[in-house]
Amino acid sequence: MEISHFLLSKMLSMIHYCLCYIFMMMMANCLTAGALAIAHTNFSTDQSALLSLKAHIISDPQNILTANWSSASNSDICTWVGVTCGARHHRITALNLSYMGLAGVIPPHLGNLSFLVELGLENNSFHGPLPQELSRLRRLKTINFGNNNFMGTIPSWFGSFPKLQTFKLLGNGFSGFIPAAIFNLSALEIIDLSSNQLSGSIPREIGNLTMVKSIHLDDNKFEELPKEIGSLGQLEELLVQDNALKGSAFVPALNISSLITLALFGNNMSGSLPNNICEHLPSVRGINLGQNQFDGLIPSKLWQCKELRVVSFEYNNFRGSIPKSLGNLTYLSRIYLYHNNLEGNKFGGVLQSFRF
Ligand SMILES: *[C@@H]1O[C@H](CO)[C@@H](O)[C@H](O)[C@H]1NC(C)=O
Ligand SMILES: *[C@@H]1O[C@H](CO)[C@@H](O)[C@H](O)[C@H]1NC(C)=O
Ligand SMILES: *[C@@H]1O[C@H](CO)[C@@H](O)[C@H](O)[C@H]1NC(C)=O
Ligand SMILES: *[C@@H]1O[C@H](CO)[C@@H](O)[C@H](O)[C@H]1NC(C)=O
Ligand SMILES: *[C@@H]1O[C@H](CO)[C@@H](O)[C@H](O)[C@H]1NC(C)=O
Ligand SMILES: *[C@@H]1O[C@H](CO)[C@@H](O)[C@H](O)[C@H]1NC(C)=O
Ligand SMILES: *[C@@H]1O[C@H](CO)[C@@H](O)[C@H](O)[C@H]1NC(C)=O
Ligand SMILES: *[C@@H]1O[C@H](CO)[C@@H](O)[C@H](O)[C@H]1NC(C)=O
Ligand SMILES: CC(=O)N[C@H]1CO[C@H](CO)[C@@H](O)[C@@H]1O
Repeated sequence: MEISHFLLSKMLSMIHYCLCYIFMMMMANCLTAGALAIAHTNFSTDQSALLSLKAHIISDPQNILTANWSSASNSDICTWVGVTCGARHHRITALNLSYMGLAGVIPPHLGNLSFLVELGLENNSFHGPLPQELSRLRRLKTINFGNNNFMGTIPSWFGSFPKLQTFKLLGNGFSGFIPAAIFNLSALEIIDLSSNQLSGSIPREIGNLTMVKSIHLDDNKFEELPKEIGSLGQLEELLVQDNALKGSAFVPALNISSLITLALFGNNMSGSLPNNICEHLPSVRGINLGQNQFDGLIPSKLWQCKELRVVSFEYNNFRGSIPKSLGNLTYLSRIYLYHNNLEGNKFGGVLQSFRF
């Protein structure tokens, strides 16, 4: 009885010891794993994102990344070509691989570069789907995917970058409608979607871009401009040339004192210009309405747009005479009026375009 009690207590203490040992080992394992996880986030998340991108490059004709982006674990990614790091935290803030002739797809790992402010891939041959993980890059101010081979519809998650100022998808094969969600970008200043296959109406939500200065939508298949653009208070450039725009209400709806350039050349817009157009566009320097179906008179008060340099009204249905008062526009250097129904006079007959 005594002995068995002694044995029992001995066994219990051994079990206790074992349990403690196991517990301590588990703790130690946990601590090591924890330390590794932290080190991983600090030092190699950005590196593995870049190496993943490198692994998805199928062509690097100038051997730029092949030679420079080393997979050695002690290689400092902040010295890699195209990479800029923040001074304090040593995380990647800019990735600019523009004009390198690269071909490949964008891996989802790029969405782990959580300190990224600028992502520039301009003029390469990137293609394939854009991974939604990119929408995790909450600090982005610049996205430039211009002149690549991306296709399909523009993903609506592009609307989820609260700080985005510059958004360029020009020169790709994007098609379909613009998702209204992208006009959720409340900090946006420059949007360039030119030279794609985009179509339909431009969503009226574009009127939410209260900070926007430049809208470039040239060379697409858009059919309608919403009048909401007409009151964007910071807008300086509106370029929607070579589309399929129709309708007569858009130009009269323009009331933007900041607007400098209006280019609607090569559409099918119609209607006449309001005589008081300059009251609503006091800063305008270039008005290009060539190759449309505009009609009516050339506004006799056009001379009130004091900053005008270039007027292109050729290939329309304007009629009547050319207001002589245009001659007192101090900066006017070019005016194109040929192929209209203007009365024959110095500018309207033989010579319908001239330079001062
Ligand atoms: C990569 O290129 C940068 C300059 O662009 C250079 O400073 C760095 O040493 C290069 N690294 C390697 C491993 O070639
Ligand atoms: C990105 O690189 C290209 C080519 O080197 C350069 O022209 C462009 O200015 C750079 N973009 C930015 C935002 O620095
Ligand atoms: C980075 O992103 C990829 C894909 O989105 C994911 O599988 C990976 O675990 C992420 N984390 C790190 C630390 O690389
Ligand atoms: C719109 O922007 C807000 C703030 O930046 C964000 O929380 C929200 O998810 C965005 N909505 C869409 C549809 O992208
Ligand atoms: C546009 O602004 C209106 C009014 O502020 C808001 O209700 C709507 O959600 C916004 N739309 C987008 C796409 O941001
Ligand atoms: C044009 O805009 C100004 C200020 O931006 C505003 O006061 C005025 O009422 C607007 N005019 C029209 C016709 O909408
Ligand atoms: C342009 O609009 C006119 C009507 O204003 C129409 O008759 C013509 O077919 C249209 N042309 C094109 C190319 O859409
Ligand atoms: C320009 O022409 C208009 C109309 O003839 C005239 O009322 C105006 O005073 C002229 N302005 C200047 C600065 O000569
Ligand atoms: C605008 C521009 O510089 N485009 C260039 C993009 O890259 C191709 C070669 O991949 C050049 O031919 C273009 O001139």
